[in-house]
Amino acid sequence: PNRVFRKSNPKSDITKLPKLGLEKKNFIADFKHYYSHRLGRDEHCRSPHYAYEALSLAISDRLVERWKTTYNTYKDQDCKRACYLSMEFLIGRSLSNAMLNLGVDDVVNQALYDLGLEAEELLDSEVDAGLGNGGLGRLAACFIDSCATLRLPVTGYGLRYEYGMFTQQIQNGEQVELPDHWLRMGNIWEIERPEYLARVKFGGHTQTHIDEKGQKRVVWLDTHDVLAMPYDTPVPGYKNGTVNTLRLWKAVATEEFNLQEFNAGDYAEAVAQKNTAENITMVLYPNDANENGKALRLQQQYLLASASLQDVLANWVGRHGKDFSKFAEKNCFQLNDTHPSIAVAELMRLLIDIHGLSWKEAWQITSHTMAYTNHTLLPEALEKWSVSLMQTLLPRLMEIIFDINAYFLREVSAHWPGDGERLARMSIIEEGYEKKVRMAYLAIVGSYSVNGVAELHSKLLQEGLFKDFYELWPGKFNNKTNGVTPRRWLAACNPDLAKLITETIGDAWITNLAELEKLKPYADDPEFRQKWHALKQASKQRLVEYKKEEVNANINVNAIFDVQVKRIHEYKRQILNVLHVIYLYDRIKRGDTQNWVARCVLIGGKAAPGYVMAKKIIKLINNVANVINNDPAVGDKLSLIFLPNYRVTAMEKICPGTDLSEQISTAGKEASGTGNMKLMMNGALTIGTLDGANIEIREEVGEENFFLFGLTETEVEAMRPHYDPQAYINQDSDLQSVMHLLECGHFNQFEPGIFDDIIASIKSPYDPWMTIADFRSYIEAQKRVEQAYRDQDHWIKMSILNTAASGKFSTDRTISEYNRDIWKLTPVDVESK
Ligand code: GPQ
Repeated sequence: PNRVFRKSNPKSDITKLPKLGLEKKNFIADFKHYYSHRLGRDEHCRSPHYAYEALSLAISDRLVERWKTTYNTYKDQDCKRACYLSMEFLIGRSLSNAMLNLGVDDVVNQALYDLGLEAEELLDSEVDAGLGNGGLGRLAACFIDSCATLRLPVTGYGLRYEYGMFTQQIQNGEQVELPDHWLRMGNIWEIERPEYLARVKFGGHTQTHIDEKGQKRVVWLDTHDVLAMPYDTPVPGYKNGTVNTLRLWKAVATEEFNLQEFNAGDYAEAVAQKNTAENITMVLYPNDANENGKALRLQQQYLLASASLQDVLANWVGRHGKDFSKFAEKNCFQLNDTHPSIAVAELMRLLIDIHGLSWKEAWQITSHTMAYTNHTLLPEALEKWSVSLMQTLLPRLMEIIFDINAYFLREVSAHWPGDGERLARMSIIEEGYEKKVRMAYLAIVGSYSVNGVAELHSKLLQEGLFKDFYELWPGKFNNKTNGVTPRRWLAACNPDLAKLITETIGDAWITNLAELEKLKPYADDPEFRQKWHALKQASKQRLVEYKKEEVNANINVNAIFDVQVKRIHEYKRQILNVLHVIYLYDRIKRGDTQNWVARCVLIGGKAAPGYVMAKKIIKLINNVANVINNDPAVGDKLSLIFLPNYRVTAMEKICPGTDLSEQISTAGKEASGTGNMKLMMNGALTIGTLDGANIEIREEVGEENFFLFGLTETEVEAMRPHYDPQAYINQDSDLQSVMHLLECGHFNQFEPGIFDDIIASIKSPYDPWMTIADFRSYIEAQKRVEQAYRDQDHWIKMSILNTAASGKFSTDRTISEYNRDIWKLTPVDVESK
């Protein structure tokens, strides 16, 4: 196509504009320009939102410059690229992160001060981009931050949901879900890119014919097409000039939608049909680690996979034409769980049906570009799509999956001749009343790398869930222990602590978190300890203030701030936490309060709207809180607070003020956990089971600085067949008192029976989470917590040592390992260009 700007005209060279300044005066000028000329506001405006927008536009301008340079540098160097395919990117807010990574946070804060604006109020008017459920989505967001900081050419591909994770309200102690229309006030961080529109097919049928060269070809006909519109968001690296791209797809109707109806004169009906197409990216499914099998969800997954792969292939063809011989050398795709794993079949389809490659060539490319990360062992989260649904919605993809399976089973038979059982076990197609596609198996078969997200989890994948596959291809399997980005989760969310750390050991920790170990000797320095303590107390005070409106409890900042924030799920055992709170309450009521250590237990998290038991757990927490917080005998010895609407921004406020981090899942069930890392980094001590990354946290910080309890994964599985919770209750009078308070309706006096299922579930010998088995050990560990907290000086020392030992849990380390072992990209210097 013709250029818009003639190259010969020097005036048209818009790439050579002077760079936008990073000085205070430039921000002030730009702010005023945007505020008054673009947004049309003046000093009478009552909403801080427009000041937020004006500042964001000024910041965004500076990102866009670097963004284009990054894009062109990657293009010029023709470097190998990776794509991170994820149904979720839980970004949270962008402004303060952009300021930090551009290195202009101090300058901008001064500019805001000069303008007479309250920085905090302005930043607080940004809504969270809540395009994810929990850990998996937030991990994706941390990953793209680290990729940009490590100068790696990685693009995030996801979906631009119109409605993100619901807003949680608590009414009468129960969760009420409100829609999260996060785009209502606009989104200044995204740029729509209609020039890269992709077309995605659904439905229809296939037809086979022989082409002019005598080759068998399949065409997919009579489809109902949907367009995928890309929206790009800049992803700045930390002070390095790199700005990568997060590309999110929105489903839009095709222009020629329902031509027939249109021509028959039913214009309104035809236009109304647009909704069917545009519904695809309307809402994020609010299920965490649980599949729900809805057709619309499969459409979302396919839209993501197809649009993203077409995007990459179009780019390739634009440069290299139809020569795909080097495609696998220059591209790879990391699948964030099985959600985008239909990409395996879609890449085959695009290469064979659209670009004319043979099956063999296409498979060579696919199986050398796809890599799969598993995030859970829970069977209820393993995605299986019914064959009949796939045949209806994606008939061509279903054919390809059958073919992939046929070739794969041939390989299995060759490896284990005559082992029919193994063949059935390993087949991508699950036989039975309703045939199903096992998406995890499709991902494993189609990938050159399969990884878990913490050492224990990866080991259990190899020994359990994916054992057969591990035996067949041991070299494919590897571990990549999760992390979190230290920019958002320490530098930005805890600026005072970050400042103290930088004053003490320099600022290299921000991009090399292992440097934090230099704090270790300062744990023995009384002056440093005193500063550390003062900051922690100030953060606790701030946390109380932040929650003041919502919470009416007696909070003592000298109490242990004991925090469990994460999705509500039985395996995460919020119930065990509540049992401990009831135990403490019972002790207060019995007058057993000698040497009492005050405690403030904070629990936050959302329940999937369809997860009845999780919703009951929220109600239980709120009811217990109500009784305890209103009992004058309790006073400020104990409080229990449910933090409504837990989300990224809430965690940023919670992290700095946490003393104790609750990581109490049944061993073997939490794949990794990442909240555990954020809290450790901010100086919290962990009480936890030997599960997920807790094991590695304990290894790093030393067992003397970690409160361990509970059965190990091996013990859990050994006990499971003869688990007898009643026997534990019979032996333990504290547990008897706790169960009695629950069972006699003490916490539900006017709501008889509402907790019966919770009680029955933990008393059942079939309780998969074996909560009662860990009760005594948990109580004893909590006593060790109190004992440690009584010696404040020692506690602070342990707090410092936790931060000092958290270096491993940076996503910079995680991403370096992904790159070293899986992607093999060369870092690209952008700034020097
Ligand atoms: N995780 Cl499968 C989610 O947040 N959602 C999911 O659907 C699945 C896993 C979590 C997992 O439970 C945590 O243990 C991990 O730390 C996290 O993924 C990131 O790997």
